[in-house]
Amino acid sequence: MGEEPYYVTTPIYYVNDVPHIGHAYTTLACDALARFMRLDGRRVMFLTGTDEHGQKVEKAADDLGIGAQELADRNSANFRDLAVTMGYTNDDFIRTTEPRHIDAVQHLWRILIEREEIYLGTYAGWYSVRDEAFFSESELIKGEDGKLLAPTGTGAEVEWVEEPSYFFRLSAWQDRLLEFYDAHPDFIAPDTRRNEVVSFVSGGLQDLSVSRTSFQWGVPVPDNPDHVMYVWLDALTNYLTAVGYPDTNSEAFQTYWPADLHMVGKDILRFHAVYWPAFLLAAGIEPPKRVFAHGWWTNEGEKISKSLGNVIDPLALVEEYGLDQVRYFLLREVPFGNDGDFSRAAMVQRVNGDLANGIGNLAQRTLTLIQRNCDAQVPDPADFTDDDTNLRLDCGPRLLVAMRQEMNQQRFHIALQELMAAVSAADAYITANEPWALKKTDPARMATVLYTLAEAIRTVVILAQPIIPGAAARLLDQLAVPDDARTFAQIKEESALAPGTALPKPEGVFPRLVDNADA
Ligand code: ME8
Repeated sequence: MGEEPYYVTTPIYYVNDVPHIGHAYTTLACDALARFMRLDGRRVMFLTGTDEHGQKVEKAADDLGIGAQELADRNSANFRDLAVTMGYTNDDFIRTTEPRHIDAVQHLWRILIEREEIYLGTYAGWYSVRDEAFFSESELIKGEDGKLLAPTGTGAEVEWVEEPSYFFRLSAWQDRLLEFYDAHPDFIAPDTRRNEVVSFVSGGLQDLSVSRTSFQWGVPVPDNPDHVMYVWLDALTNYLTAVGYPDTNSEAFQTYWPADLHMVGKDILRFHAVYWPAFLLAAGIEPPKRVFAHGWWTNEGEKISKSLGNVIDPLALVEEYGLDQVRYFLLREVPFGNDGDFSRAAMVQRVNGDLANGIGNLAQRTLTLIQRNCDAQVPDPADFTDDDTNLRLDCGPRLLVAMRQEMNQQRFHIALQELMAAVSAADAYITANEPWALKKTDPARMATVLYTLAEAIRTVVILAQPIIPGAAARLLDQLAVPDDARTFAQIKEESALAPGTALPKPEGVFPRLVDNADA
């Protein structure tokens, strides 16, 4: 196959918790990218899954009085259900308790031992179970009651850990990591995050504890099963497992590694941008091409947390507002990379403004005029003016180029601004050309104007598919666009609507939302 590959991953989510809007958001961003790249002719591997080992999961299972595997089975299923509800098109769903993954991690471990990148010692220091992370004393912050907390903003208490442990020689990788960041300026995005990582690494690195002996729920260390592997070494390796590691000659590995993009939240950037490339370089494996750390959602201005009882359930949102509406809102509302606040008022305003009054209204107006005035068929255009041609270019090939550029940089909000600018241009074109007034005076011109609009809508909607797949499919049905003519390769003159094609009766696809708080 000649298609350029594209490998995109989400974090694998801990199974101690049920999925909420934050998890849905990260995977949604990856889904939009995966769909975009497929429609753009690329061969895509889109991976998500669950992170099932570690002390946090073991504790959560103990609290419930069930086995860790049982908890993992139960909650991993919730994440798979979420994928169905949200319309994700992941090609694989990995679980770290699967044999294929345990093989991969143990293989990687053996290589790191052979290369003397891992040695046996004793760990004595602070650990945050909530973050599954070690911290040096100088990084800790004091809570209100004097308790020592992790510096992650999660309010997680740390505990003192003293136990035999294997260590990864992270301290030896400082200079090589800095050289790597230098040579790969796109490796960490956005830029502010890149600067944070560079300054963290420049401050010096300590060797990293990569095994634990005080609990059992993890991948056993080969040849020393008193130790289980540190959950982050285990978890990060999932990105390799899913493409066939340790078989580096497999077709999947050869095609997809190094990954094009690891999408993560800003909370776990250090693991992905410092530890992960160090592990890989140490094992002689090429690091991924890019790690993007997006921002944090709050709920009506408050931190989202179980204890505050304000966790936003994505299933409930989809039920209330509709799937395309939720997908669109999440990716359009907040500049991707920044923190964002979820508010119902913003949701209603955004959906009504851009979808109901924007794309929806444009399509409904145009299709209704065609239905009434053109015998419910794609109109037969006469000569095109420069304005006609320009509108079709702005809603088609030029929009594709602009959106491709933005999606390649994970600037979803700008890609969608471009899309809406094209919709506005089409609205302005209707107002300027008044097709409804042409029926009596110049029916040939009316047909040309309506044809131009139908074509503009066809290409805009093809480009909207990655974000609002359901509504886009219904709109393309209403334009009688065949299922096999909906890719970006069809955004060209040769694939334009055929005059005379019968069109079904138009139906609105975006009902106006009412803000229940106002009602
Ligand atoms: O960290 N806003 O898993 P996790 C935005 N298992 N995104 C949010 C969010 C919020 N309020 N809350 C969570 C782990 N997220 C590890 C990952 S990867 C090898 C192992 C998203 O279940 C965001 O992507 O705690 C964040 O990085 C991730 O969920 C953390 O999920």
